[in-house]
Amino acid sequence: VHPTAARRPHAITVQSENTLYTDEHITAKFFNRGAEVNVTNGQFNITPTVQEYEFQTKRTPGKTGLMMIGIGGNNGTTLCATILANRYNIIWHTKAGVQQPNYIGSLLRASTVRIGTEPGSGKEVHVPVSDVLPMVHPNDLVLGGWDISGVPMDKAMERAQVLDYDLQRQVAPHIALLGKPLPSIYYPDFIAANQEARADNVIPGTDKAAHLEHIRADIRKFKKDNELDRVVVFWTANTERYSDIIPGVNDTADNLLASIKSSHSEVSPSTLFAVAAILEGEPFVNGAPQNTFVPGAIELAERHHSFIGGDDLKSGQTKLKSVLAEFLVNAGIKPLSIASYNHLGNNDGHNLSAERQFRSKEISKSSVVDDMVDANRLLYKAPEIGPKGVPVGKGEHPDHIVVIKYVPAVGDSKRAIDEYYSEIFCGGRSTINIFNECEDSLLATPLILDLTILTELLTRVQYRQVTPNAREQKDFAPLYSVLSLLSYMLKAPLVKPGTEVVNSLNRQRNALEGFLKACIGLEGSSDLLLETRIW
Ligand code: NAI
Ligand code: DG6
Repeated sequence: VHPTAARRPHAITVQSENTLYTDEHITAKFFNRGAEVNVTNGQFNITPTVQEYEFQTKRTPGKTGLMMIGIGGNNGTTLCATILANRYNIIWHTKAGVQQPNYIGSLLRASTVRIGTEPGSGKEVHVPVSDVLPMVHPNDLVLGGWDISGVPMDKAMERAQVLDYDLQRQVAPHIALLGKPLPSIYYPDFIAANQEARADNVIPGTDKAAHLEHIRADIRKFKKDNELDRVVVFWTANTERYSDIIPGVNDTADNLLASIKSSHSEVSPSTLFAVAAILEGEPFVNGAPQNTFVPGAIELAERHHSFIGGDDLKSGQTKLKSVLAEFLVNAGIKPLSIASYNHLGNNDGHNLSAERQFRSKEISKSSVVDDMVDANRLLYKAPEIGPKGVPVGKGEHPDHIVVIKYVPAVGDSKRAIDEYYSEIFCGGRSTINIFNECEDSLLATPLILDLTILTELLTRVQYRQVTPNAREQKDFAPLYSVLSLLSYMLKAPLVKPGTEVVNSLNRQRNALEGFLKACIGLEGSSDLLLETRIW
């Protein structure tokens, strides 16, 4: 029995000539306001701009599947077990008392958005983010996926040692029904050698084109067997090493497809999975740091109008860093160095103890302060301009180091230590130290859910530019393939090539809130609160 929790009908209706509801769609007008800045001889000439758009959102989320690559790992098993606990309302005993299942840590299901004010009192009204537009409920996701380890899901949950014993005991009969993960693609060169003992569930052979077809067939079968409208394919498998970007191999869509045909050694398992999802027209999200989305994969997604998002779940240390670094720089304080250490003892930590896999993680953890530093050239010197008018280097930057160590004894409970050493007023110094301890997989799981649910939603949103001349009206089109609106949950957000990465957590959240509101015809949150500032 699959008890679908009682669902509230969609709770929000916007009464405005800009928002139109039909049984099938919500269509809303949106005015994209900006400012064009021309700089001449140090003078900033600014022209406000406005462009009208319409967003159209399909109202009914389809039946959605989540296929995880690495389903038998800590994140995969924790996600399956906690969805089942929520779905069947399993309560369990801990040494602190009785625990209910919940979705704490999910931006969509456990946080709210300010939607307006009450007439008269002016009191602010907040609603759950998941109420702004119709979204899939996590309890309703159909779960499946691949793992190179063939341990059945109940035993894999036990192996992960994340959840309390009493919860594991009660969830076991449910999670056991998921059986054994589907066999997966294993190319030993991409993950740490210490993972080899796990790899007992692999698709045979070395023919990459055959592997691609195998994965495509798995996605189609899962979709058909479960009568799904949408399958989100999600990489939560081991961190791979970076793939070399080689002209003629993975730099264009055609070259990448040809390299798969010739089983080129530089095509990674994660890129093969991404290509499979893209060709099946299903979205693919990369929850790990490696460069799965080589230029050829991005071009392929564009060509097929498929959706992709990544990279690397932003769970704890990096999330805090993106807030703290922005706070310091926006307060006019100059971080001179940021030193981040963490140690953990789960299988992720074991894999990351290998140099090349650590390097992938180091890159994704290091980029997070770049845009904040670039935005403040009062504190940090801009790069020198070379003889051809091109900037040389990146300009002044705080020292930033990232260290990860594998300490088996602490298991999934990650310890993260950060020192922020900054210059303050007139030569003073400030040191902030942070120590955080938490179960890594319990931070990551809600992010996987949010990414999956948002991705499904974004596949239902279309847009069109409104031109002054109605006869030139364009048809509604899907959003751009790279879903940068997912950035809030990702350490190294993938963005449209040629556009800037935004790492500020606040800006990422504002973008998401602003977009969800735009789809129902509301303006993004303004903190001007004019009515509180005037008579
Ligand atoms: P894990 O090591 O427990 O699980 C990974 C699973 O992937 C393992 O079961 C392994 O057998 C499987 N695997 C490896 N290569 C595979 C392949 N080619 N195909 C299918 N399965 C494969 O790791 P965990 O803790 O679940 O993390 C998963 C990923 O998420 C890692 O890359 C990690 O760096 C990333 N991540 C985790 C965060 C967290 O807070 N837990 C946060 C950010 C990223
Ligand atoms: C060691 O850093 C393990 C990693 O997989 C992290 O737990 C993960 O990348 C989360 O990192 P952060 O910086 O978002 O807490």
